[in-house]
Amino acid sequence: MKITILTLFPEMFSALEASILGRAQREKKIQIEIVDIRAYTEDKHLKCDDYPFGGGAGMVMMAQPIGSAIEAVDPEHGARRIYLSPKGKRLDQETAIRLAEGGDLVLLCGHYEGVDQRAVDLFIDEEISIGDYVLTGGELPAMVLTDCISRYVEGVLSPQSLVDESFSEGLLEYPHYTRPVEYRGLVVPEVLRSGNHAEIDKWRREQARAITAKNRPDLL
Ligand code: 4GY
Repeated sequence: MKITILTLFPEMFSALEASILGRAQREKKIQIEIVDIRAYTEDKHLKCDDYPFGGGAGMVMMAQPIGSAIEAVDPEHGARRIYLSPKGKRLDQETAIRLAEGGDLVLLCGHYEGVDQRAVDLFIDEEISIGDYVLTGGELPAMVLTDCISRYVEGVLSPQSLVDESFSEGLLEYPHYTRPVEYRGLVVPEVLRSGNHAEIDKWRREQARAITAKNRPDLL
């Protein structure tokens, strides 16, 4: 799968070279291309934003550079084109899986006060929010969405990681421990060292239920 990210701040995306997504790219499981919207402006001073009609604070990203960039990277409209914004439908695991299975993606990152609505109306298929808070731009949300989707692309994670996740059945995760057995007086629960896998599964289910009841009763 190929994910093309359109942004005025391409330097922010070096984070995607690290860790699991970095390896997935080197192993050609996913392809991520960062495209500088500024390269597509027709303005002679390379301007990509302007004052809002109707007044108000801040600047609005112009439709022309965005439209030209999208048409350059996806001329046949073969990709699903997504705009990251707090006004979008909230991202959840089900949406991430659907997008991971749905072919190539183009992600548009807004900045300042947002983008000219005509760029959204003409060029965007779907508006997605990563949560009910406002950031300074869509770059971090585009990285969040890329990370979340990539986990469901074949070969990015070990198959067992996704099996364990689906066994958690919509509950929050049970606690994890590793060596040493004792750290600053706190001891790894005996059951996890017992080798009794039926008892371990039972303990983990109870713990998952308890933490979910405490932090996210809406999930029960
Ligand atoms: N939350 N989910 C989000 C965001 C910042 C103004 C458009 C979010 O997706 N994006 O907070 N984005 C805004 C800032 C321009 C993007």
